[in-house]
Amino acid sequence: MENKTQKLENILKKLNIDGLFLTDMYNLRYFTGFTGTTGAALVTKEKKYFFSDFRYKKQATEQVTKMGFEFVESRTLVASAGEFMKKLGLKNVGFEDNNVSFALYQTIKENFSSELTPVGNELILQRMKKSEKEIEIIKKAIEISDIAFTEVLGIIKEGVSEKEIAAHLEYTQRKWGASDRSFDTIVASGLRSAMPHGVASDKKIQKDEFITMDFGAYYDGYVSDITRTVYYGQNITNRHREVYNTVLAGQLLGIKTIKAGMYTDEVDKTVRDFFESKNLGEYFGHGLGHGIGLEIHELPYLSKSQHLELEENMIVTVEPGLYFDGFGGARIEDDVVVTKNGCEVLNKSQKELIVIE
Ligand SMILES: [Mn+2]
Repeated sequence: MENKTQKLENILKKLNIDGLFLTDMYNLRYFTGFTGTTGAALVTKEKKYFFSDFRYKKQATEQVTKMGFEFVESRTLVASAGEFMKKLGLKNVGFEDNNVSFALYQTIKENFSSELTPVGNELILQRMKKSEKEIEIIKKAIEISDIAFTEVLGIIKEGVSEKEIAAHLEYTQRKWGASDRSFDTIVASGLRSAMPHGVASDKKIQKDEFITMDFGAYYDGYVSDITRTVYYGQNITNRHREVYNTVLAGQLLGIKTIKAGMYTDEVDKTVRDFFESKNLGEYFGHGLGHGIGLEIHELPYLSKSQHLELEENMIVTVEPGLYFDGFGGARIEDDVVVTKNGCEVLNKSQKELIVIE
């Protein structure tokens, strides 16, 4: 708790503001402990308030008190926060410009007499380095996804639809304790595997094609994110093996490159250069990876457009892929935790090509 209080105080200081107004559910969960969906928080150096309605009174009081917040029951959260700001004489209050809708912004403008400062990435930057407890929870989410991958291999055969495969992955994750899937399950087979984000369709699995499965679990508020590509059929071509093994080599190179002190764009570039050296750069059209935590995509991004230093206990995905229109594609994704001298790969699922005959 002290740690998070300190993080909030650092933001107040850095932005030279005397209050912070939070409404984003992930930031609320992280900084106030509240796991519901309707709430708002006002943070000052002296006191911290959490606003929610009567439905959440008992739950919220228990959760936010532990984090040093006082529960205030209200049905008009923004108006109530505005009254507190006035009472406390706050001059300049930060708000979550990345997460506030235009409608909410207008309500804020109407109800706050303080000046408004956009906080930009300041809050989410504080969520990048995971605590030991967060790492344990994410490891559990990943373990659940690994089990689902192993189990789904048993149902893959001709005539099974991508949606059935997705349903099996999602059901297995729930069976093993996940509260939900962490994003729309991607199952892309055959020519569809050339689509990096091919959400599961009615297409049925046919002989001799790649099947890319990209999925994850929500567990205790945190996510996992894994991708595996398998081959179904007996007549695998050299080109399929080559594409797969090149993606795998790129993925292993990415993992080898990651360590505390490296920059996000450097890691992306190392893998991108590798594919370019094989004249395949144009087929790797997305970033190498992204942070995971309370959200499925969060800072830091391993991409050429982000220059952030990796630090110990950040958790990022490493997920290169190669996609060829009219042929298909492959992607392999693990979640890794950054360490002082490297990184620890958290997924245990096999990465050498699995051929299901
Ligand atoms: Mn991902």
